[in-house]
Amino acid sequence: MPEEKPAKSIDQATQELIEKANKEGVNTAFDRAESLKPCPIGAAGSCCKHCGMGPCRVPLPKGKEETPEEKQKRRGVCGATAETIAARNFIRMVAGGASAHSDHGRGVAELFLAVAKGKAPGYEIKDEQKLLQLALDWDIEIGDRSNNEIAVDIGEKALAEFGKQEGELITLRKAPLKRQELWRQQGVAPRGIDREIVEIMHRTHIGVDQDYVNLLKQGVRAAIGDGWGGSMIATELQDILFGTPAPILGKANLGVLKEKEVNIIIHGHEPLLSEMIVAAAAESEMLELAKSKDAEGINLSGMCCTANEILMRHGVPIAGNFLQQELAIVTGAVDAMVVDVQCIMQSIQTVAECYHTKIITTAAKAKIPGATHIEFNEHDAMKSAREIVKTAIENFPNRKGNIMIPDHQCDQIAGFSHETINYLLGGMFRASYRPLNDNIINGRIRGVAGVVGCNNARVKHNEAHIVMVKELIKNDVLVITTGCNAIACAEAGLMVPEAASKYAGEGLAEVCETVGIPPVLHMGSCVDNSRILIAATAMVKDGGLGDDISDLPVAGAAPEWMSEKAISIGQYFVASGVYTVFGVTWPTEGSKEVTEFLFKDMEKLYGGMWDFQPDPVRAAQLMIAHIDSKRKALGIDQARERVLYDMEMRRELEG
Ligand code: SF4
Ligand code: MSK
Repeated sequence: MPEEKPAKSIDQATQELIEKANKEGVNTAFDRAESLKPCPIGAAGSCCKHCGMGPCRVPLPKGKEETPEEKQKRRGVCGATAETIAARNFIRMVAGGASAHSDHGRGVAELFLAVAKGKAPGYEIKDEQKLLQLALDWDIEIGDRSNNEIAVDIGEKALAEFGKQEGELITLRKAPLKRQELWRQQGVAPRGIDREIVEIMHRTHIGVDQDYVNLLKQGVRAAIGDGWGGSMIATELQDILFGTPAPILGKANLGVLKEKEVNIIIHGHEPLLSEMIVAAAAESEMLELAKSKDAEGINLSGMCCTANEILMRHGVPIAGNFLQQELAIVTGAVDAMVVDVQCIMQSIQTVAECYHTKIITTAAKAKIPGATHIEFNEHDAMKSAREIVKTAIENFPNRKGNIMIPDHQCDQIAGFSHETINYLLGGMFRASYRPLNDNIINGRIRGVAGVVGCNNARVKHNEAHIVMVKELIKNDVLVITTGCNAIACAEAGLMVPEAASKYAGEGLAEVCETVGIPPVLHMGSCVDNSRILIAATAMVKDGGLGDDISDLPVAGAAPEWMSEKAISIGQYFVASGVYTVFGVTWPTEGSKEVTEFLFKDMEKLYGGMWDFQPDPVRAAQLMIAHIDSKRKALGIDQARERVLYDMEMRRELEG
């Protein structure tokens, strides 16, 4: 009997489709991860290819302590040390991630301005309250000006933040005052979003910055420009344009596909076009066309962060997260996969060629050879949206018959924006985080963890996400989530209120049941990690938990990270004062000094630090230990002991 291979996912739908792909000879990321082993030198950050004299590989010697003489010689041709090389590689990852988020933010700002000027028909300002709030935050005159006049000023100001050369980002004002001051003292308050990214590229060029501490400092500056700048602008303006998310019921997993309907999956990160596709797919003309092709309707679903965006605002179901994108096509039932930017595997086109699926690229900056390109034009977005929906419908009759949609999907409640949490906890007229802070102070909730990030084909799909989150909520830690972790949690049934009594500790379950929320709160897409920063700031402002984010009993994690964006997110979490632990692999392992700096010295500078632990239970325990140390420093550790003691006593009495 051949030995049975271990499952590559904890998710049943995923397993069934991996099996189908294997049977049909379709190559996926799961196969490639097996045949293509990562280079250990590159993975440790010890390979430099920044000039034509390299690549230079400077790995740590294995199995023995290095002598100072040996260490002296461990350099690239240009003389760059292993520390310089590891730090340069690390901050280039920050630059890659920050630029992806920030370019997304810029795209939103451009559309926003076009809408304000009446040059983007079909779009409108949906959240007037947030528009006015942002105007107040940014010192923009309100008076008796129209929404559009105010929005023009906001759009222009937002766009200017990207190319600003001096001063500091206007959005830093959202941070606690003490944090802003600390950034100024450390010299890491970003001047302009683009400037800090460009400066990383300059400093990491051959022969420029050769001091790893100085290099890492610039990584902090650019990452703050992402989280508190580009990403925050994306989130704020998207909310004003498309509506601030509020709790909404949705579904998740590949079982959301429908055999008898035209299936369109929207995949990527930007909600600009997908908002229009949602509208176009509901038009009677399109439904008629679908019926004329013998389809019973049009079924939209999402993948990755575009999915999170349209779920949060329209309840559109989620088909899956990063590692499920090829498998969706393997169902044989996807008539079109529409992609914008980021986290789109080039191989979806190859997989699509084995079935009938049309891959439709929509961004001028993200094309795939072989795919159909229907470019998104913000000045006539509905036209592109209709063309896309029509293309999908016309492809429905081309299905090849080898269809298998796994019968697995879960309910989920999404839409926990900062504003929603505020209202839910404090009520419409007294919106506040007071009840959350009070429940942390009285110990029912031990602390809050932001668990975010990708899937990584090097580890079992979704396993680390779910094991970590379950361990946290079992220990009364409220989890807030975005990105592919959010999708994993939804697929595992953790995002319904009933999950509280099933998986959460008694204290957390009691709070969730009283408020009617799940123990894991879906805050959105990758750029919406900025919502986590705002929520943390709101906790600080509400009082009782210190006067900076670094005082809060909170922690962050990305247990299955893979993208450069995750590194940028981690770096701005740390720079904001949050203990942040990553799984899978650590990209500076080739330099003890650089790793030591990130894991220890950063705490002295910013109050937050990185950590690495691939075992998700241990990683969760590290987060809990950090949360407990913050509780102790705040003097609220006793309260929790009392709550637990009371529960114990209650159990005894009940017994
Ligand atoms: Fe090698 Fe230096 Fe060139 Fe990097 S920059 S490839 S370390 S010579
Ligand atoms: S989609 S960046 S795989 S979270 Fe935002 Fe998922 Fe990571 Fe992409």
